Amino acid sequence: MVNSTDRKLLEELMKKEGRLPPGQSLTLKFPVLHYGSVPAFDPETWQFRIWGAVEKEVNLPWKEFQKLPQTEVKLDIHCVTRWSKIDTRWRGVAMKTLIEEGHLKLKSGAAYVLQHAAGGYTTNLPLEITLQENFLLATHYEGEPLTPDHGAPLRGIVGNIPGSGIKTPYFWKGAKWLNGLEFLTEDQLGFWEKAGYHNEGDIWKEQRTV
Ligand SMILES: Nc1nc2c(c(=O)[nH]1)N[C@H]1C(S)=C(S)[C@@H](COP(=O)(O)O)O[C@H]1N2
Ligand SMILES: [Mo]
Repeated sequence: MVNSTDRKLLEELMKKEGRLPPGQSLTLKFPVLHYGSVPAFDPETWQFRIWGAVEKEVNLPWKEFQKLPQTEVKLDIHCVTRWSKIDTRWRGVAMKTLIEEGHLKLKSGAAYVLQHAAGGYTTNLPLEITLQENFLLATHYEGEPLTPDHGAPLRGIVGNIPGSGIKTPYFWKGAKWLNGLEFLTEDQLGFWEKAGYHNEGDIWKEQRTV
């Protein structure tokens, strides 16, 4: 059993190792946090749509999406509401894979990505960040398919790879129940970004709100 002493000790260690961004505290649980209700997933009708500043619009049914080569990544995730969870393991499809497999051909002006989720949630990121190792279109968490409340069947995730120095935004920049990517030539704010959250949301700079 893990108790509060373990949590505190690990939190101190993470601070010492420089893995805990300012204003964050460590959790050993996996909080469920979202706006609205959990949308239903029907594998027969589910489609992953890619549109906007792309050469060709894409519609990938769940059956096809599952055939894409998968990548694993271990991340520390940091929610803007101040909880952090370390060493979370994810599996899914990297944006680079969509390009390499020929599903995604960007127009030259494409510079931003808006993630669209079932239920209407959106969040925006620069294209550059979505091409980094710490961003993934995740289908699995800790070796198991995502649970409905954590975003099944697909979610965007972004977190910190300790020691990598790769730019890392807060965890809201990964949409649960992801079903679309809109590529944009100009930035467009997502759900929380429109509500006053910081557009970049850098965890180290504590960019929580505007
Ligand atoms: N579709 C959707 N995705 C979302 C959100 C949401 O409200 N709706 N909340 C974001 C926020 S603020 C966080 S911290 C994480 C929480 O993911 P979890 O519930 O798996 O911990 O999901 C992000 N993705
Ligand atoms: Mo969050």
